[in-house]
Amino acid sequence: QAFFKPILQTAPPSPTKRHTKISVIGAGNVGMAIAQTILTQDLADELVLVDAKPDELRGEMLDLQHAAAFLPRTKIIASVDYSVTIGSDLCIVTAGALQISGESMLNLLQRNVALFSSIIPPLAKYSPDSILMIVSNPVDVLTYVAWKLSGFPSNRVIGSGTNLDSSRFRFLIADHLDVNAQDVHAYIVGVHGDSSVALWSSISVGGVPVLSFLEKQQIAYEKQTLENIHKEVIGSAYEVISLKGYTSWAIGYSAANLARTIVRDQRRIHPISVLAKGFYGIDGGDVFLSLPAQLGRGGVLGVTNVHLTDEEAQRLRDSAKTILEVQSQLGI
Ligand code: 6V0
Repeated sequence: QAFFKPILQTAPPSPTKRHTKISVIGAGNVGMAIAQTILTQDLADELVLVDAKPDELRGEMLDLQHAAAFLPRTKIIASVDYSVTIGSDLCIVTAGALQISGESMLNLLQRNVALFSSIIPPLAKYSPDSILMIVSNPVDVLTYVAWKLSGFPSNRVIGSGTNLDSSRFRFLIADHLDVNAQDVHAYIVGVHGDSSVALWSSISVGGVPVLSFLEKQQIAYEKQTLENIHKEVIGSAYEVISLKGYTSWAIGYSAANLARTIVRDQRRIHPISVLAKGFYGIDGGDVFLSLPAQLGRGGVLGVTNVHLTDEEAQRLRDSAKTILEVQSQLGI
């Protein structure tokens, strides 16, 4: 006897809704923060977790499954075997080797490249039409590595890039002006982390361009305050790591925010790591850097032609050069 008594009339077919499958590779602090944000925001019908440690992975899967009564219905599966990722619309990679004390950045990067050689090809094999989002650090170089290893067109490989730096920037400006961070528009572009570039002229609050407003109103010019805020943004990851050991919640929301734009085809503009060759005089090789890019179900749709000062554009080109030098040592 069936649990439900079937209705006699055939139910009308439900309007076709696309099945959305998101895979998160690396079920550590960052991967799990992303996974739980995806679940609470109802972004996927199927959520897959892959990690190299089977016991921890199963523990995380069960822990999330046990919250089913409080969440939108999502099938959650986990495995060390990449075949579970088959047919994913979006694959988010957070797996990364941790820096050993005294280890050089280049050495850490080489270990991460080796790790990516075992992660990216199976993802590309099982989900040849998916979008790859790289979160593991150093995110810009690893996005390039993922692009190379996947063989995907560049519009389907992105790095979470400075989406997080920009949200930290918006929070700090909002806090300073005592307004809602969602009303603050401000972009940080370039390399995620220490040498990111803040686009001062992009800052607006409720549609009011902040710098020209302050100048016109002859309010004491606050450029120094804004520069200090950018310094605070750069220091904020270090501060959180020194206090709690890792960062997780903000990157979880940041990556889920990108996932929403992609799977729901929102066509929003986010500062994310994209193939930057050809923009703002960046030439000399294939390099991924964050630029304000429009995203949709097909991946990157375009890069906005945001106004950069000569100094900002030069800083982007300098960052590109530094990244290219690092990439030339990777043998990819
Ligand atoms: P973590 O908690 O050590 O998690 C990493 C996970 O990766 C672990 O569970 C590992 O078992 C797993 N892993 C390792 N090798 C493999 C493999 N071959 N296949 C599958 N899984 C594997 O680190 P955490 O989650 O804190 O950070 C993950 C990465 O995100 C690091 O590279 C961070 O530097 C990076 N972050 C990037 C941010 C960004 O804005 N782009 C922000 C925060 C952290």
